[in-house]
Amino acid sequence: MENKILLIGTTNKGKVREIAEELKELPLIMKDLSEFPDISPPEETGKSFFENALLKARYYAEKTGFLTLADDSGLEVEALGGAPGIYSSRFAGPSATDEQNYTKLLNLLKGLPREKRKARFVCVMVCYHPSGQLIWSEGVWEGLIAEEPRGNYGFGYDPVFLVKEFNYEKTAGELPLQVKNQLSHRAKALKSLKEKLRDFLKELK
Ligand code: ITT
Repeated sequence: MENKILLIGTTNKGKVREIAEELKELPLIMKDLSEFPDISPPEETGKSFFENALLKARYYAEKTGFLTLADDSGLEVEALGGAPGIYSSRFAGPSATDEQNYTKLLNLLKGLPREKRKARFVCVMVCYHPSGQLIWSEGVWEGLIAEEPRGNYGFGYDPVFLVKEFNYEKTAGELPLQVKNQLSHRAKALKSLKEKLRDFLKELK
């Protein structure tokens, strides 16, 4: 099969690293938005992870003419009724840093015992072709919110997310890329997307 171009449609460098690593064995030439500095990101007006992932994938596919993969993801905290959810990247304000976002979260949960600190990462991925054809998938990763940040790997809320698979003793920020990529919400969404992508690539004109 001839190699097709896939644009990774995200402004988040942490996501680009994880997605490129996971898809590297597919017959694809991967591009990212650093090659398109004139395209500014769309406003995320959707009401769900799926709506926002579709909105981003369609936007970048239509702007560039390339098959595009976009991810909408976030952290749902049980004690906060599922917040910050689709607003995860702007939890502490429109241009908040990762550290400001997780510090706000830690302050809101201050004093809550372990059993009330349940959280999950959710990721919805959409792969959209400019012809209008699309496939999508979802992944979830369960954990607990730590009391203090730990670890320098990853991005976003990784330093405060205690991982179930490590008996809640390690944060996602303490997991090297290859380890996070076996467990995370994004890894799960990508694995199921990968299976659909092989057939999808064959069907595309
Ligand atoms: P794009 O929209 O350009 O993809 P973004 O960072 O704004 O970049 P989202 O709107 O999907 O992406 O917001 C996702 C936010 O959720 C992200 O900025 C983190 O705060 C959080 N998040 C998602 N996946 C994460 C992960 O694997 N580890 C830590 N935090 C994560």
